[in-house]
Amino acid sequence: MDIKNFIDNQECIPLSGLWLENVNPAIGQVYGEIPNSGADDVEKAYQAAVAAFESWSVTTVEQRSKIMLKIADLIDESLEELAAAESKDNGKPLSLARRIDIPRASSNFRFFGHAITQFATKTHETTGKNTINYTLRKPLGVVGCISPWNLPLYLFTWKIAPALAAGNCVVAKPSEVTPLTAYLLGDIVKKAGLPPGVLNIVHGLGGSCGQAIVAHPGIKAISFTGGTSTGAHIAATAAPMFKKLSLELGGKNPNIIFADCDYDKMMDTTVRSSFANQGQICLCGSRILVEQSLYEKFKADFVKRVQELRIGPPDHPDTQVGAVVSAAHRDKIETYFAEAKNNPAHDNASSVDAYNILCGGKRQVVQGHENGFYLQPTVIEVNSNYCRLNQEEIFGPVVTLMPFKNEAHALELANGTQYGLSASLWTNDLSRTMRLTDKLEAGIVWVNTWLNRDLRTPFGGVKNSGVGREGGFNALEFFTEPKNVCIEY
Ligand code: TXE
Repeated sequence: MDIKNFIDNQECIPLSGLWLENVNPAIGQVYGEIPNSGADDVEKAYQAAVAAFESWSVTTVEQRSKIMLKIADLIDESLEELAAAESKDNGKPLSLARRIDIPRASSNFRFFGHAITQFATKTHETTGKNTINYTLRKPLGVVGCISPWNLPLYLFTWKIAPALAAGNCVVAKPSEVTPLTAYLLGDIVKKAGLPPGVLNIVHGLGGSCGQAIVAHPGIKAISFTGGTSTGAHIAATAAPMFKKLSLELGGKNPNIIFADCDYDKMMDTTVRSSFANQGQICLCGSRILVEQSLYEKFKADFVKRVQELRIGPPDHPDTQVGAVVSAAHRDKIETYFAEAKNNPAHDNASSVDAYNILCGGKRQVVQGHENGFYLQPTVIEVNSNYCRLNQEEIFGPVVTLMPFKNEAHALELANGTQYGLSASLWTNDLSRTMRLTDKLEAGIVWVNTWLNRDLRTPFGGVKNSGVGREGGFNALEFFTEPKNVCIEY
């Protein structure tokens, strides 16, 4: 299946005539090609976008809202096709794509289709001085949206929807690893009546196609989700050009469990927050910290639950753990297995890098899918928060486990990384909840829940987890420029 670029509401091939292979991770086989687009393709997309901007930017919010709500309805109508495509491209269970990924893509358009009709600015009356100030919020123009492979359509639309709602035109690039649902979105927006050039989708590598978007002098803002190192590179390119930047980057999120928690609900949720989407969610709780008094019981119960998880082909209804997204990513995750195996805790108990693999740590052979990229869900006990596996984002079906002595120790461990995206806290003690949620270094803190999302809330991280906030009016503010007008009368 050959995927094409979507420019000016037309499918088109890369001007270079160069293509990239697209692999199905469940079977480890190439199933199609995607454009290996370059700066000339990005320029073509930009020209279509800038030509469309004059009319799109002066549509009424009701006109924009109507088209966005139609896109949401068409995504809902294409649920099965889009879910199958997402699962095929990413390796995630089909059931997960059907239940989470695609419905959320539809919600993104529906949410911002409504939000834009409620988005307003302030006026400031200066009494006694016959002066009134009012603030306009204008669309930026042509903006760039670049998204990753873990939640392909979910995160692609999370950026595109507010950008369009705010009156911008978009040059968007999905990950080259999971391009299929972005390709299918082109036909959907066209059917919904989005005018030509308003949304342009170019496929290709980050270093060439993505870089061309970031470096394009006419593209006014970049909304990016992906790795921290890539985010730093994008910032280095865009900052001297004074572009607006929204960077949603990596995480190494603590999951803090106190003995007074609701144990069964915590256990069910912790299995999910550890291994959903094969652990390839930036919000996964990859560092599990358990109060000493509960530690041994939790360890035994959790390992048992993890060993019961069903690894299998993504399209099997019972599959809970599918394939990781690529051979390269599988190999990267396996370097952490090797690190743990090469530094067993019993040999050097006192050293920082000492590990005890409690379960997993190996590839899983799936009958009939022997060439697929399957890894066993893995739990590794660590004796220091400052070991490599607790400091680096592994982004796979791997969690670490260690006890904490008390609240102060839990906070020190939780905040002890370069990241600050999210944190989970399990306790029924209200005062403790207020103390810890105040001190945790994270953009999002979940208490007695996980991935419980209200799209109106600010979404993003601190420290090396990024800059800026997506979601709700935060996203519409990012994709608009305020202008203050002061009138004396
Ligand atoms: O991200 P990349 P990848 C983390 C996770 C993962 C790591 C790499 O640790 O292992 O990032 O994953 C485009 N200029 N997260 O490879 O490389 C690229 O083509 C412009 C966390 O997916 O950052 C893709 O479309 N664009 C994250 C997108 O950036 C560039 C989710 C992401 O690619 C570019 C995914 C460049 N120079 C990975 N280089 C989260 N926070 O959810 C690459 N790209």
